Amino acid sequence: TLVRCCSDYTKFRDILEKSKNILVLTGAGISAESGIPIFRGTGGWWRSYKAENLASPIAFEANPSLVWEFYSYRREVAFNANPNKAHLALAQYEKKCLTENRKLSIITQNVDGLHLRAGSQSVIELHGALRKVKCTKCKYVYENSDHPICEALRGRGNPDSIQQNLTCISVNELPKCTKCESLLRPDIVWFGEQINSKHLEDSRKLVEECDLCLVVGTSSVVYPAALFAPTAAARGAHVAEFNLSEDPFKEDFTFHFSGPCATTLPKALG
Ligand code: BJW
Ligand code: ZN
Repeated sequence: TLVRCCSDYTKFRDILEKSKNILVLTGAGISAESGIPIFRGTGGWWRSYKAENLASPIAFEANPSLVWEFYSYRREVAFNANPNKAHLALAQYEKKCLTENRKLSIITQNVDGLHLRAGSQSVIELHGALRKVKCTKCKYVYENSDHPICEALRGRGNPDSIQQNLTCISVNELPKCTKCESLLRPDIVWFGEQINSKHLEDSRKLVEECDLCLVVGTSSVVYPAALFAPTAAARGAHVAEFNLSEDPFKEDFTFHFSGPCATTLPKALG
């Protein structure tokens, strides 16, 4: 592929320092170096399932036990992970911006909570959060970071133990709402589900306002998030992509920095 995007860190820093409204869109790649597997590619499997086939309302309805095992495992991995140098560099740069009357906001597709734990303040968790649960009946949303979240899930969720597929946990032993005792689900936006409308509205505003957009560690295939950077670029905002991949997602992005973002992002923001 013909690469037109610039990968000059000095030029990037020049534009960065002049930008008043910085938007950062992040995906699974920013947490890869914290030990959290990405979705697409070989890491995106749990037992014999692709994550996409478990992260859906149809899968949950058919087998809530299996989907809760998957999320119990994902919660354990995320709760034990730590923010890496890429998360920390963004949190630090936001603080610098605040002292200079500039703004940096993050829209993350990640559900691991690592941006908040790194100290970032302006964060939209577009696809929800592993530490939150939502009642399937009364829709009450609240935080619960217990592991395991209920006794029946103790020792369950191991990605390698395919035998466990055979024994389902009954619905009355799965996590229950503290308000109405009905079945809980993870507060995650699954395929085919709507993004929280306030989150979507706030995100669109950030896309409209930004003068610089950083796209970090996302394959940009999941909508609506995949449209944010191209929309900003079409308005004339600079877009800088940070990805392991050598190839830019879009050639009208201004910058492309290939490599692991825990290295490239601190270098760009430092
Ligand atoms: C590194 C690195 C390192 C690695 N350093 N880089 C329009 C057109 C077509 C389809 C649709 C459309 N509108 C809606 C759809 C359907 C669907 C969709 O987009 N499908 C596509 C797959 C085609 N979208 C939806 O369903 C959305 N809902 C919606 O639009 O509602 C409206 C509606 C409702 C009903 C009917 C019609 C419309 C909701 C999408 C929610 C997605 N949620 C998931 C799963 C749950 C999360 C969970 O359980 O954890 O969220 S999908 C999954 O993908 C997850 C991620 O947040 C998301 C994005 O993935 P991401 O972050 O990009 O990860 P990867 O793995 O794909 O990429 C990692 C990247 O990092 C790679 O590029 C690597 O190179 C890189 N990398 N290591 C730097 N160290
Ligand atoms: Zn309830």
